[in-house]
Amino acid sequence: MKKNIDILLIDPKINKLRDEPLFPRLGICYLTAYLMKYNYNIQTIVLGNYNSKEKLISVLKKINPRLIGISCLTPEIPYVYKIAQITKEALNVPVIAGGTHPSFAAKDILKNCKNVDIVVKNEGEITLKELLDHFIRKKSKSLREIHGLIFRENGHIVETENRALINNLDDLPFPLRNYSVDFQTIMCSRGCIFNCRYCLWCKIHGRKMRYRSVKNVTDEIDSILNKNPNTEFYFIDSALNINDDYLKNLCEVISSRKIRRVQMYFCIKNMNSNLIKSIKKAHIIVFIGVESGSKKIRESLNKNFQNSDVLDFCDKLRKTGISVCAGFMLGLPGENKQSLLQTFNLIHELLRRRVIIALFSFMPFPGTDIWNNRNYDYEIIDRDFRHWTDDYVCIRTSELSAEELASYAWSLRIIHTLRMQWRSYPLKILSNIINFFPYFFWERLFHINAFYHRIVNRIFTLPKNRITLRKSKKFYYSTIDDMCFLDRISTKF
Ligand code: B12
Ligand code: SF4
Repeated sequence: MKKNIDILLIDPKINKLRDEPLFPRLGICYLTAYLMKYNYNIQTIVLGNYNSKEKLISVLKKINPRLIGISCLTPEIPYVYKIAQITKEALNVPVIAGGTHPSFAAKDILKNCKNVDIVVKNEGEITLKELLDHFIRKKSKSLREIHGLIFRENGHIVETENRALINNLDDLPFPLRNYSVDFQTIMCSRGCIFNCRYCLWCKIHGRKMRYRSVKNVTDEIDSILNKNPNTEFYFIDSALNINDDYLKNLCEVISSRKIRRVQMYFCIKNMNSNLIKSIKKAHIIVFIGVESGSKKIRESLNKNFQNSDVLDFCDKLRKTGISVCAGFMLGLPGENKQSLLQTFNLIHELLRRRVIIALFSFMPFPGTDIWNNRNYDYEIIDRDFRHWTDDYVCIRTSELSAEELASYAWSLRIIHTLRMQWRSYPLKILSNIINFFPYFFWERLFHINAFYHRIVNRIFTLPKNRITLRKSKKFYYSTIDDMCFLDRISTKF
C-alpha cells in the first residue's frame, strides 16, 4: 500500500548553472535523513524537474503530502512565494519555509506572503522534527513551545525562543543523497570562529566550531565511495585549517582512498611544513577568500591579514605543488578606483604564482552585518532579489556607479581569461603579450571614460535583460513556465 507522505521538501532550484546537476541541496539531504530516523515519510523534489505550473500542481496532487517545506536562498524568495501560492491552490496544507534567507527575513516573509504559514530559523533538523510531531503525531507541544519558529497566530506574528545549536554532530544521520551524481558537498563541522561582515555561515551555525569526529566523516566518505567511486568531494566547512590535527587526520583518510578531486576552504594562516605535505599527499585543491587587495576594505570586512600574508601563504602551497584558488569580490562597500587597482595588483601577483582566480560580485545579503549596518559605503540600486545571483551588481558606492563597477569587473574577467594558459596558438600569443604588459592594461582601465563602461555593460551584463537571458536557456534554466507571473510578485523588504 502507498505510504502517506508526511512532508514534501522542495528545493526551488531556479537559477540552475549550466553544469550544475539537479540534486537536492545538502540542507534538504540532512533534513530528510533526520526525519526518516524518526520514521516520518519524506519526499523531496527539485523544482528544476517540474518546469511548468501544471506539472507542479499534478506532482503535488499525486504526492499529496500533509505538510510542505520549502528551502530558500535570497534570490529564490519571489519564486518561493509563487511556489507557496501554487501549493496552497493545489493542496491547502501548512507551508513551512526554512534556509538561509528565511532565517534572517522571517518577519518580512510572513508579512509579504500569506501562503507561508511558518518560518524555521537557522539549523532545521530538530525544529522541523518537532513541527512534524505537532502536526502529524499530534504530540502535545504547541507551536509556541517549539523553539526556532516564527509564525502567524490570529493575525499576529509570534516568535518563539531561539533553538540551541546541535551539540554533537555525530548524532546526525548521514544526509540522504543522490548518488547518481559525481559531485558531493560534505561538511565536517558547523560554525566559524571568524565573523566576516558579509557572511551568513557564522550567523546560522554560530561562532563556536562544532566538529564531527574524523571517524564519522570517514564512514560517510566510504559510504559515498561505495555507492559511487567516481565521487568528487567539495568540503563546505568554513576553514578546515583552523584545526591542524583534525585536518592532518582528514588528509590521511583522503590520501588512503582514491578520490578523484577534493576541494576545501582554508583561512590564511601559517601552516607547518608537515601539514602542507599531508595536504599535498591528499591532492586537495585549496580555496581561500581574499576578497579585496585593499587593506582598508579588508579591515572593514573584518578580514585582518596583509597582502604579504596572502602571497606567503600561496607561495608555500604552490611551491609544494598544491592547487590554490583565491576568491575576490568586486564592488565591496567603499570600493573606488584605488581599491580596485590594489585588487588588480594583488591578482596580478597571484596569477604570477599560478593561483587560480575566482571573481564574484558583492551582494549585501539580509542578515549580514553589512546589511544590518547602513554606515557602510554602499547603496542598493536594485532591490529585486531575483537578480542577486552570479555577476550581477546590485549596489553602488559613493565613488563608483553600478555601471562602472560592472564594467571594471568584466574588464578584469576578460583580462584574467586572456592571461590563462591557452593552448591555441593565436590566444597564446595574445596571452603572452598581456602577461608582459599587465600593469599597462590595468592602469589604462582606470582612464577609460563612461562610453567604454556603457559598451562593456551592453555586451556583458545587460542587467535589464537578465530574465530574457534566462529564457534563452543558453545560460540559464528557469522553472515554472519561466515564472511568467513574476510581475505580480512583490519583493518588498
Ligand atoms: C555549497 C553551496 C553552494 C553549492 C550548492 C550545491 C548543493 N546542491 O548543495 C553551489 C555552488 C551550487 C551554490 C550555488 C549558489 N549559491 Co551557494 N552556497 C553553498 C554553501 C557553501 C554551503 C551550503 C550548504 O550546503 N550548507 C549546509 C547546510 C546543512 O546548511 P543550510 O543550507 O543552511 O541548511 C540548514 C538550515 O538552513 C535549514 N534549512 C535549509 N533549508 C530548509 C528548509 C526547511 C523547510 C527547513 C525547515 C529548514 C531548512 O536546515 C538545514 C540543516 O540544518 C553556502 C555557504 C555556507 N557556508 O553556508 C553558500 C550559500 C548558501 N550560497 C549562496 C548563494 C547566493 C548561491 C547562489 C545563488 C550563487 C549564484 N549562483 O549566484 C547559487 C544558487 C544555486 C541554486 N540554484 O541553488 C549564499 C546564499 C545567500 C542567501 N542569503 O541566500 C550562501 C550563504 C553563500 C553566501 N554568498 O553567503 N552554493
Ligand atoms: S571565514 Fe568564511 S565562513 Fe567564516 S565568517 Fe568568514 S566568510 Fe564566513
